[in-house]
Amino acid sequence: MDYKEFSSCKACNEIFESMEHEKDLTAFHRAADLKPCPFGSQGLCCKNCSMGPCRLSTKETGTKRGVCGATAGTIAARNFVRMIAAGAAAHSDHGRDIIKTFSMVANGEAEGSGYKIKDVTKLIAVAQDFGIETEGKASSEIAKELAPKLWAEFGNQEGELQFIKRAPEKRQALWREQGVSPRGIDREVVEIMHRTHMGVDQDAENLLRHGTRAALADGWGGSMLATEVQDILLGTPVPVRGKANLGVLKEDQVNIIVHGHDPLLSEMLVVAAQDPEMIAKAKAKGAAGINLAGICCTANEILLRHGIPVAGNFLQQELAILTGVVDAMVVDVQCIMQSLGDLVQCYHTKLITTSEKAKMAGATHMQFEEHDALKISKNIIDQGIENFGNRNPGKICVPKAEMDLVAGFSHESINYCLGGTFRGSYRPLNDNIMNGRILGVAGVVGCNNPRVKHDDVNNILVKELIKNNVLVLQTGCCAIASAKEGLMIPEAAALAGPGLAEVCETVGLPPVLHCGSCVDNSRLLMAATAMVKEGGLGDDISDLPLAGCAPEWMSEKAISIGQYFVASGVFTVFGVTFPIMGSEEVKDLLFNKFEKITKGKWAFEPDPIKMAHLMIDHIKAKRAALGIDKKQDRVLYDMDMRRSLEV
Ligand code: BF8
Repeated sequence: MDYKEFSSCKACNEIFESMEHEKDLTAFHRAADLKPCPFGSQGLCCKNCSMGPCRLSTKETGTKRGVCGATAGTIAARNFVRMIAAGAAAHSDHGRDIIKTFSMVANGEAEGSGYKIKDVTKLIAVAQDFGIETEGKASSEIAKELAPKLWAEFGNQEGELQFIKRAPEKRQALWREQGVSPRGIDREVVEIMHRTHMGVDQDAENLLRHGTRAALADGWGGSMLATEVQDILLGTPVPVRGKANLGVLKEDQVNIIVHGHDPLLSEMLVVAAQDPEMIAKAKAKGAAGINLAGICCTANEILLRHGIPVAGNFLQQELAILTGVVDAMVVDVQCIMQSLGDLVQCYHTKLITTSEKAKMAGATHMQFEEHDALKISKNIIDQGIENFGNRNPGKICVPKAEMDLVAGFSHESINYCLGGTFRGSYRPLNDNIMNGRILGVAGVVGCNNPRVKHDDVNNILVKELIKNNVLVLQTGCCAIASAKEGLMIPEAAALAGPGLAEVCETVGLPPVLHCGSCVDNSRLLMAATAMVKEGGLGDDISDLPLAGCAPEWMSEKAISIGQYFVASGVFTVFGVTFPIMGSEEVKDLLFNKFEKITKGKWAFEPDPIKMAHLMIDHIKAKRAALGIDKKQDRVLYDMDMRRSLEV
């Protein structure tokens, strides 16, 4: 396969051009060699017991049932909800680790760790969500009361998660009526594993309903807890400038890359990398300084809070090592390719694992302990400094491509930026949707996948959306793709339709907003809820001119996100492939019947232009239902008309 088909990213192509002699080092090359399993990719392989694995066929003459009698619908639905369980577990276990550190701070055990409560406003808001009286109390007292209540969200056996009450009232009522309002996060995930065990739940709709409940426990539970408590401890993001792509790596500096998802360690690495003592050590080794950069969602976390440069998204983790100038790559959990362990045998890069939950061959393990975070961070930076002199000059290839960006759009900062001069509010956004300058809003999220041209699907899709006046909110690796393409600078308004461009130019925002990491998809739920609560666009998320998609998804977390978007009333399109396509029954449930249950539904469309127009058509249909589809001429009011106004 021609490497030009691998990626539309300029930096990636610079690397591919230089590596003619080392062809098989990356996921791009392995994907070209390894065809996906035709049964598994359609959801038709069941390996939940040892009578199989049973592989069903979509062909007329093929096997139609597993050994136990399981149908394609049962098998595809079971596989799908197991993906939700894994995704919800990953996001939520990340949230659990953040709450562990919050509890340490709340209980006064964080002395010397570097962590403290940074956003008191958010602490108070979350405490009030949990029914804590905050009036007249010190933040330490509030935190101490809040910590056990946050823990309890995981093990709650009955009753709902507290953040459910943040959703529009109509949505809460619908979840209760449908029996999908989530209880404890752990309970919902465990129940999926039980139901999908051999011989338990065999009804595809019943399985998917429970998958919905677990996905909601992720979006409005584990992920939202992770985001909110991270904001309390590390600060709520506000707009910040940054840079993205492999060109951010510096040949004359010690380059340290953080990769993964948990921002607790990376936050302290930011502090350690700026320590004058550490910089002096780097200079003593001949480097001009210390350059910290990120990959994947950890990158998004430190970009949003500190403007730390992003070296790349998921498919660039191997390419970063191939530059030959990464002195240490520090990883924690999720989306870390096992190939890194082999790759660093051919390059000088020191690979450092830091989580008890994620160890790998070829890496050095340096266990991260929250109470000693700064000290461990300095030790890690030391490893990079020591390794600076070990580079192989013959293997250095640092691409030039990098791009400016603006990031940091938490739902609170969107409120502030779009607000009037005197008071933050979603009113101007709603008004501009109602007057038609902005057609609607799209959430474009998720991963990269070497089964499609890297970044390309995202970039074509996002450009088509903004051209049609759709404001785009992004998270995860797709956000990084758009940043690299120059879509996250205010000048990108030139690519937007005239209405969206006018709004962007007026408020100085890019047409594509970077809202954070994958757990921060909870910010998109809150932004949608704020639009409903502002008024004028219906009384539920499902009424909004809004659509979601994951054009280049690959991880189980993406499936959980998609399901909680759908369960929150959002029309959600996935690209690449969709893991239930072998079952007509499950296709009908997810693409049609679920609209009756949650007023949101799935769609699958790999072509980016078609994907954009599925979303645009949905947004237009919602506008028509709201009665805001007709162009409203601007009317200049005279005095009589003003007097007749009812206020
Ligand atoms: O959680 S977007 S490839 S890095 S899974 Fe992974 Fe996908 Fe990137 Fe972040 Ni999300």
